[in-house]
Amino acid sequence: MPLNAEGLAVSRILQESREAIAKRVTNLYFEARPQLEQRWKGARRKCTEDNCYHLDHLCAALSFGQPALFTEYIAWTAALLAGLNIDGEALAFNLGLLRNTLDLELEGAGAALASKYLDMGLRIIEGVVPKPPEYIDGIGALDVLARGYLEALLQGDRQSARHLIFAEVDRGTSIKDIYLLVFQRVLREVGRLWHSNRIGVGQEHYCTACTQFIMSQLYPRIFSNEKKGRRLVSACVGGDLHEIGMRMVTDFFEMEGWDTFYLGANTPTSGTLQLVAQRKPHVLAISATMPIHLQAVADLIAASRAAGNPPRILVGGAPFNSVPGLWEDVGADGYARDAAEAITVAGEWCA
Ligand code: B12
Repeated sequence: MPLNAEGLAVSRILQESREAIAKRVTNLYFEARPQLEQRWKGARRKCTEDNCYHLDHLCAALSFGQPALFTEYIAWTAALLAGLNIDGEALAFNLGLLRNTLDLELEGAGAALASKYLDMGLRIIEGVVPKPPEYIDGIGALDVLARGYLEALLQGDRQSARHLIFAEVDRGTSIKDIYLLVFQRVLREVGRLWHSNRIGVGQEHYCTACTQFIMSQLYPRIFSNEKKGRRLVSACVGGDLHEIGMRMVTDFFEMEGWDTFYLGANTPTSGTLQLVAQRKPHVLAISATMPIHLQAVADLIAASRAAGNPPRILVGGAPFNSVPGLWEDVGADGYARDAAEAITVAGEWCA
């Protein structure tokens, strides 16, 4: 029996009635604060969506016995609302209603466990919610480049952004440094600007699309001719649309002379298993960027082991970076913080 059997059981019950619970909490919210609906068209639908999202994160935290997955999400939500000039009280009130509703929905110890997680979330809002850190804060040469690159993208000037990168590569800076110190940091900074309501979704998409375009143009310089006879299959799990991190990791392996089979975003478990059976990789790399996709990671790992003769399984992505030991909870063989560390770990495995 898994150590976290109770959390898993509670999470399954909540997942089954997720929408009904979300609607119930929303109804309670609007009974108490009817004026909100008059002020804001679509408020009820949005509030139901938000409650589904709260429940999804609560379930992820319960499933893996990791409250930090929920408390970090609450801190993220509070910061997002602060950017929209909505103070933490509205979120706290909503979470209180969710806790009361779950008390009725769940019985006995299950309710106590859910309450414990929700209380931890509430304590986050009561305190000073930390602001997401700035990602480009140094004065080194690549900080200057990263700032210039970000500025060009925010001004809608893809040509200048591209020129800055190629000029730097021509000066001898490695593509690995460009990836980690420029693209990775700039994309995270773009996320921070979106999160704090300083740029819109359209601008965020534009910065991402340009970066993908420029990464593709660097490809002739990435693909190594010297092969090591090692194979990597890499994928983002079903539902996860964030693919650039996994792509960067894959490109690092390619630069190290591995043969790589990158399946991209939102890959169904069956598709990844098929490729693993076909290519017989030494390493299967799996990425998840949000807590709500962790169950899919665990399911893919379990299915890969059940299929027999599994490769070594390496995981990574934001939740693994913020919750120590989470990689073990999903059943992986190892974890790496970023693309550079990933090739070190796989190199040790295959030495
Ligand atoms: C671009 C982007 C998108 C794009 C993705 C497009 C694409 N083709 O990839 C789109 C627009 C689709 C998107 C959608 C959403 N996004 Co988004 N997105 C981002 C953004 C700005 C950049 C992501 C990125 O490429 N980062 C750069 C890469 C290089 O970093 P990385 O992913 O961490 O990868 C490195 C390591 O983590 C590690 N790693 C990663 N994978 C793996 C795997 C292995 C095996 C290993 C070893 C290592 C490893 O190595 C990588 C390279 O060094 C981030 C901001 C951020 N902080 O990252 C938000 C962000 C991830 N998104 C966020 C959100 C909320 C969403 C949406 C829910 C928004 C919405 N309301 O619709 C949706 C969810 C979509 C879904 N179902 O997945 C939040 C998540 C917050 C949270 N608490 O979980 C973030 C953090 C933004 C923010 N600051 O609030 N997003």
